[in-house]
This record gives sequence, C-alpha cells and structure tokens, in this order.
Amino acid sequence: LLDEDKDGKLNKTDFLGNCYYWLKQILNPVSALVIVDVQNDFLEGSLALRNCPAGQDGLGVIPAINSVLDTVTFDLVVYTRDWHPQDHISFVDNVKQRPLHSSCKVKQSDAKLYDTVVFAGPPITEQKLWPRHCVQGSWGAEIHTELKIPDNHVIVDKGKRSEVDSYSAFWDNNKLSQTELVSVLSNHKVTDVHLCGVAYDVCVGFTGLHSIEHGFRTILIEDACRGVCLEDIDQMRKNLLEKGSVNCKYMQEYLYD
Ligand code: VGL
Ligand code: ZN
Repeated sequence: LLDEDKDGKLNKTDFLGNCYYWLKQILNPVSALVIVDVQNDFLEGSLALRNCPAGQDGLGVIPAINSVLDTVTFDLVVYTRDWHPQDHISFVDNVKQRPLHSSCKVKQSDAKLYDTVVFAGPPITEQKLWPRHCVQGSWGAEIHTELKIPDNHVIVDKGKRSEVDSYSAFWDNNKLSQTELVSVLSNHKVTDVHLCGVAYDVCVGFTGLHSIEHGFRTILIEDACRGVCLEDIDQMRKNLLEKGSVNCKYMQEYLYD
C-alpha cells in the first residue's frame, strides 16, 4: 500500500497514501526553484515595473536570484516565460478586436491602459489591459541575459493563446487549460516549490496559489520578487499566507545580517 505505483506516482487518494505523501515531503524533499517571467519587457521594456504604480526596480531581482542560484542547489530550476501572440487579449491596443460583454462598465472606445474590461467571449472573460508585452520571439520576451541559467533547467511558456491570459504558470485565468508545469514538477517528483521573479502581485502570486492547490509545499522568496502595485502585493501576500505558503527573505537574512 505504501509503495509508489508503477509510474512512480504517489497514491494520494487514500488515507495511507496521504500519510506517505506527507512523510515523503518531510523526509525526502525534492526542491524546484521556479523563476517567474524574468523577461526584458518587465525589467526594462514596455511593462517595466519601475513605471508601474509601486515604482519598483524589476532589474533588482537579477542579483537576488543569481545569488540564490549560487548558494543553493535545487533539484530542478524552471524558468517561466509570458509568451503572447500578437493578437493577445491582454494588449490594450487589441481591445477593439473583440466585442465587450454588456456587463462591462468601460466603453470600448474609452478603454485605456490598466482598465479592467469584460469581453463577451464565450467564455465571458474579465481582463486587465496591459501594454503590448512579451510577444513570442521578440526581444521583450527574452529572459534577461544577466540572469544565470544552470544546466538542470526547464522553460515553461504561458499565455500562448490569443483569447485568454495566464497569470499563473499552471492554469490560464479561466482555468480551462494548463501548461506542462505540473507534469514537469511531478515527473521530477518535486515536493517543494520555491518561487521568485516578477510580478509578485500578478504572475508570481497566482503561480504560488496554484502551486499550493496542487499540493506542493510552496515557499516564496520575497526579496527576489518585484511587483506592480503595493496594495495588490500586500493583498497577495496575505492570500498566499492564508492558503499555506511559507514566505521568506533570502538576501536580508543571509547576506546583510
Ligand atoms: C504579468 C502582467 C501581464 C506578469 C504578465 O508576468 O506578472 N503581468 N502579463
Ligand atoms: Zn502578459
């Protein structure tokens, strides 16, 4: 009963399976560092975080993450990329391409950057409007060249479909499709997901919530993250902690104390 099945998957469906899963997490942790969206557009391009309400310097995550990678050996390192087609639903300059739903409070002709609109779908889809960013194959979508990339890495792209955004690196915002991230982590028997990158209140945060939902022990390296809006960062931090994440600071404790 306590064995893994022939695919090496743990039996999580019954009581003993659950106990075993938990013991394995404690006794034999397998760690992944998931580095979220450290791409040129968020750091110094069209969606540079320094121009967002919180005014944080996105580039600041680079020395922090590099230092984490230099000091800690993870069993697996995953880089996620926001990876949008030209006609993506989240781009403010595409807002006239799709009909809005009658419940949408913003008029199509007035819709502007950072507004939240409701597209008619189907399915009916709420969407915040962002500047054009991380277009597949563009400079803005590239991972910043100063970020270290170890050998044991995997890249996971998200937000690839025109009609739906994907803040989380697991599921799209309508939770109708998923990336390969959960199978990548499961195939490596990962128990602990450590998260860093940008933006804290958007893609890092939603990836963290879904990581918890999948049953991974989820650790947020807060000072290796930067975000869009201070209130949203606080709200996201509360939400993550409430759902069971462990939030920690890496640089401050290890380098400055
Ligand atoms: C992100 C806004 C739009 C992110 C992606 O990576 O946090 N934010 N698309
Ligand atoms: Zn995006």
